[in-house]
Amino acid sequence: MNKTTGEKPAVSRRTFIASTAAVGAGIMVADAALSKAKAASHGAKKALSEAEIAALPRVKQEMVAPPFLPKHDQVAKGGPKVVEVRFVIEEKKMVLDDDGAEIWALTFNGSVPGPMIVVHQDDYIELTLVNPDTNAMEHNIDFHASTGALGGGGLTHVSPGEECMLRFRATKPGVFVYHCAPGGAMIPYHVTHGMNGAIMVLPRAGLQDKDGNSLKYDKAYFIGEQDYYLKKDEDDEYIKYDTAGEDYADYMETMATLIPSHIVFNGAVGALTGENSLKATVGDAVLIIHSQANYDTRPHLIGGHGDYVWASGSFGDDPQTGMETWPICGGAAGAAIYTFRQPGVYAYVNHNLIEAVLKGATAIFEVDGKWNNELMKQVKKPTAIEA
Ligand SMILES: [Cu+2]
Repeated sequence: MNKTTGEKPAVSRRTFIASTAAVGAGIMVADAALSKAKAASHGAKKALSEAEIAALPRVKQEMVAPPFLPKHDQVAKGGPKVVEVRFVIEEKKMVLDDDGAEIWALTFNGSVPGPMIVVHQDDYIELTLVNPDTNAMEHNIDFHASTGALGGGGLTHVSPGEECMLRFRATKPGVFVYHCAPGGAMIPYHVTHGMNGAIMVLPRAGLQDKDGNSLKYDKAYFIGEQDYYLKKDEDDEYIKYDTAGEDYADYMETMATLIPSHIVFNGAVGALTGENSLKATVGDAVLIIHSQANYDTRPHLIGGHGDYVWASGSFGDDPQTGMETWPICGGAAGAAIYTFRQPGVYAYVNHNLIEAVLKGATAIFEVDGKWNNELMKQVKKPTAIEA
């Protein structure tokens, strides 16, 4: 209806052709989305025999401590591979804050979170899990990216002095949590002592927007959020222990309250601030992978956005765009790409601001580059109010 005349407009031949083309394009986009979803849900290739898997190229992935990612290609080169990964479990004392609160952390490769693994869809991960005899406890690993046997948890129980090997195919593209899950109350105990991390399974063609355009990142950071449940003594001080596992009875009590003493990024308060701030330059597209193995969270980049966000972590789904804050549920990882437009200091927080400021869930991005007055300008500095 024409707002001015109230008359129904005649459909010109030109308009008709344009609208038909638009409908056609819409169908094509829908088809592309459907086939993308199908590829993600059914796996992109047929199952291989043991002999075929044995014939695949093998690569060893060198693990690096978060927030960094191992060297990887964004777009897969060649066909599926077997990616060899080695995790050595380390029970170690870690200081959690400036007041000296301590925990005997349970870790994969000595860091909280454990190292990120990066593969492509349909690659096989072959993990060697080592539990040195210097440790006190039994451990295992549950990969949310895998299929079967409690995510591998049922096949990977290792006592101190043992090692095992697990192979699984990365059928689903996305970012996924892995964590220790030895059984019963030991599951939350180990997970909330730091024994978790994430794996990124990239689509073989790399990341894409909803229209299938390639999304490349210049930098990538892995932020693992961790809730801890330390107990205080009568003097209001966090209790210290001499060995791993000695806090078990106390920790069972504090965990049952569901009130964390600390909620931090990458193991401890301040692990990603000050000297350890995350660096970027104006124009950099930065991929941020955020995992939380136990506790719901909601990342927000103060002064920026999520240009492309896979909050659920599934790269088989279209990314959401232009997000202010995105939800990541406990037991999941999510990913976001943001291209920095302004230099300066950005706080990246869990936007439950009590958890960010009082409990520790804050990181800092330091961004170099030239300020853009068109995007933001201080038109008047604070002065006394004029009458
Ligand atoms: Cu464990």
